[in-house]
This record gives sequence, C-alpha cells and structure tokens, in this order.
Amino acid sequence: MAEGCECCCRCRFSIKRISDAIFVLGERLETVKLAGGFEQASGNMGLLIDGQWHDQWYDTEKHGGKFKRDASSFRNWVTADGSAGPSGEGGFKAEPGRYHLYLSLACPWAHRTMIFRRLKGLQNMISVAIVNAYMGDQGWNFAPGRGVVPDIVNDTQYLHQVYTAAKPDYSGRVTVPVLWDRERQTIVNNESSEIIRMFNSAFDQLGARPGDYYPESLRQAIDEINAFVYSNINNGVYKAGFATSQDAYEQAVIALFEALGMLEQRLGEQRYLVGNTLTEADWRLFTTLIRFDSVYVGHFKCNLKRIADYPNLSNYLCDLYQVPGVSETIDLESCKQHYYQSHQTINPTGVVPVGPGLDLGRPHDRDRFD
Ligand SMILES: N[C@@H](CCC(=O)N[C@@H](CS)C(=O)NCC(=O)O)C(=O)O
Repeated sequence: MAEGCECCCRCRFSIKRISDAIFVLGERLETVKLAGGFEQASGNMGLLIDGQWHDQWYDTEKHGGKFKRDASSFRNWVTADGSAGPSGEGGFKAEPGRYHLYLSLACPWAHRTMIFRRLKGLQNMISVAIVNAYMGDQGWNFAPGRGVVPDIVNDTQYLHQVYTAAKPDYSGRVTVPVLWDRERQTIVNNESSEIIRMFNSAFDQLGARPGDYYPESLRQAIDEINAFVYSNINNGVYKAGFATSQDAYEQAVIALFEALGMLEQRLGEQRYLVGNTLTEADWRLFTTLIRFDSVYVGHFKCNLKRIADYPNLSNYLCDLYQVPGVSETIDLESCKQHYYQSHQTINPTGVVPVGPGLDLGRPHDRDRFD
C-alpha cells in the first residue's frame, strides 16, 4: 500500500501540491491524472428546470436555515431476470456490459456504489465515468483533471446532459451517482442506497464475487441502523455544513456527535454495526467517516471531535479501509478539492487545507472480536 509521498516514486504522477505529498491515499486510483490544478472556483451549484440549467445554491430560507435533501428521481432497479424491483418498472435485466455508472470521487453517496462495484468484482461488467472534482457553473462536468474518466457512453461534457438525455424536460438536482442503461438509453436509478442493493445481488448469476452485504436474516437490524446513521451522520454532516442559521447548525452538530458517541460505544462491543457481520450498514457509514477528519471537521464545522479521537471508530475505520480493494476507491485529495473549492458560499477563497496526515493503513485492534 502506498503511503504519503512514496506514491510519487512508484507511480506515474508527479507531485504538484504539498497536500499531494503528505496525504495518505492508499493505492492510487488507476485513472488518476493530474492536470496542473483546477480552475478557480466560481462557486455555483445548480439544477435543471424543464430541462434547462439554472445556477442556484440550495434554498435553505424556506426551512429556517435548514438543509433539506431532495428525494432522488429515477427509481428503477436492475434485477437478475429483468422483473421490476421494489420501485419503478421492469425491463432492466442484469447483463455484463449493459450498464454505466457515473461517479464523483468526492461524493460519499457515489462512493458507496464504487465500493460495491469493487467488492462484488463488477469492474468488467459495469463501466464508469468519473466527473471532475470541481463542480462549476454547470454542475458536475468532465473537464480534464484529477481522476476524471470521460463519458465514453454518452460523450457528454456535463452530467446534466445525461439527465436530459434520459428525460428532456427533467426538473431537479443533477446528482451522482447515476446508473445508465446503454440498451434503453436511459437512467435506471440515481439513488445510491438502491444501486448498492442491486450490485449486492443482481449480478450474482453472472459471476459477481460472492458476498451478501444485505442478508435476509439481518435486514431489519440493517435497516434500523441505516436510518439512524443516515439521518444523524451521513446527512447529518450536510445538515451542519449547509445550515444557514446558527440554530440549524447547532442542532445538526449536536445530533451528529451524540450519534457518533453511541456508535463509539456500540463498536466497543462488536466488530461491525450489526454484530460481527460486515454489512452494507458499515459501508454506508464508512464513506462519511473516511471524509470526516479531512473535510467535515473543517469545511462543515463538525469539530467537537475528530474520528481520530474515538478509539473504536478510528480502529473500525482502519479495519474497513484495509478490506482488499477498498483503498483503491479512495482519493481524499479529490474530496478536499471538491468540497473546499466548489462550495463558494462556505469557503469563498477556495483555499484547500493541506492536512491532516492520516495513516489508515496502520494496524488496528478490530480482530479482537473474532
Ligand atoms: N440521494 C442521493 C444523493 C446524492 C447526492 O446528493 N450527491 C451529491 C454529491 S455528494 C450531488 O451530486 N450534489 C449535486 C447537487 O445537489 O446539485 C444518493 O444517495 O444517491
């Protein structure tokens, strides 16, 4: 596993920033390309209204300064036999080479799907496109840059073009991840919690790697902890970071750290969130924890503690990070660049912090539960 600047000696990337040099990334993503830095942040998010792009930051005014996340719009399921899933319509049969996944390396929701694609060995069955870390005037885009994988399927410049290719009059936010169907030329689904369930089992008959992260007998326990983690932690950091009133921010931060405290206790008694079985609940928590000390502590002001200050959570984070293949899905530098440069209302200078240096490859104590 590469650590810190050792990476510059072993791979084809040159170090252009101090933060590249000191950051521990684990194995570099195969696709990473450094393109001499990013354009200056101009700080917009936006959305489509009747198929037309509008630059517009989240509207927190109507909710007393609170950030409210919109529900995802495309909710069909890929299934083993093409029958309809829990929502949407049928006709999306699992087939190698048929589906294409749009990702951002920075996004914790997209990261879940990248981890499942990797854990289930679906890299040769499901292709990917990876957006630029910087979300500019027209939202997510494929401008050349660190980690970018161009959209070879729809040949788009902007992710919003994928949404309008599926639905020309689409109204709503343009988010990653997106699962695209080459055959029907449409978006199957843009909700990460559902995409990981599809990857977990729909491709099993086609040679996916064994592993069930949502086993029947644990479903109720997984659903319960997922709901708690989503509201207080996964979305909790966003509620804190995107709050535009003191009250909304404080409410979110207090709930977040209460929840982390509860998990710290729970992880003192068992290896994973649901007993000693590694499940999707762990991966859903992982993608927030891995960004926490680098991004959420500073950028989202979630600073009562760092994950490094919790003995159980920090060892648990190392445990998951060291599951084979997982470190290859992580590029913390892209995460920092995305958040600190794209959210100009929060960080107008676009300056990206250099630290912290993390050593997630260090030995951990989680096998004490075996
Ligand atoms: N519910 C979605 C949320 C995805 C999401 O919010 N992605 C963020 C990136 S971290 C995004 O693309 N945001 C763009 C926007 O809101 O305009 C999921 O879990 O798939």
